[in-house]
Amino acid sequence: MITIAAFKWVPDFARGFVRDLRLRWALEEAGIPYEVELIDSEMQKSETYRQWQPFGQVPAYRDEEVELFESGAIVLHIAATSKALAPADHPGQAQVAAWVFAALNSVEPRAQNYIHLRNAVSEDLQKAITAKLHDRLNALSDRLGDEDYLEGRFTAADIVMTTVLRELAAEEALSGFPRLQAYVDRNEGRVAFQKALSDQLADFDR
Ligand SMILES: N[C@@H](CCC(=O)N[C@@H](CS)C(=O)NCC(=O)O)C(=O)O
Repeated sequence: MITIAAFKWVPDFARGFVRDLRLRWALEEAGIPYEVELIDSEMQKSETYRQWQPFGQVPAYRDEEVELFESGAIVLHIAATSKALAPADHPGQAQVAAWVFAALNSVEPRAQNYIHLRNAVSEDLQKAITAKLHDRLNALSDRLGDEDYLEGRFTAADIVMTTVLRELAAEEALSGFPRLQAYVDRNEGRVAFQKALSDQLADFDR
């Protein structure tokens, strides 16, 4: 049985956005059952948990074969076992991996700077942070064009990119990017996403 680690509690604003959502969504898309180990702040700091997740973050993942951390690596690991998440051929899988890295390395840092820093820095810096973000979003929007998905069909890359972008959507920062907003709406409309989201929220309610 697959086990994922998620937080037992987070503040209200973070509910529905914690990164274990990526794993839950991927596993739902793939139809793979899993259980959740809910960790508290004591556990997060413990030596035992740091052996599993060196930075004390969530998510972490284990199955019969591997213990993993980093949501992108975990989603790719799950995708390698399911045609629902990636093409069967190596070139197709390599493209999916490229987009997962793009989401996490080229888009997410600028999105997170915008979300966390824009109200805490000078006006000049705010402008620079917004311009850097818009530069990435324009490029992504141009590349997506009129396609529904990054790679012509839904893949694990759309899970990771959508979870990066929906944090911006929640801040109304996608209003100038109708294609990206539509992309987020389309992917959030998937049955597997809705199930993953409601399961994460239900764990917090408990
Ligand atoms: N690069 C990591 C980031 C994980 C991450 O930022 N997790 C947050 C929750 S969404 C966390 O655990 N924050 C608490 C902390 O960093 O101490 C991944 O994608 O798995």
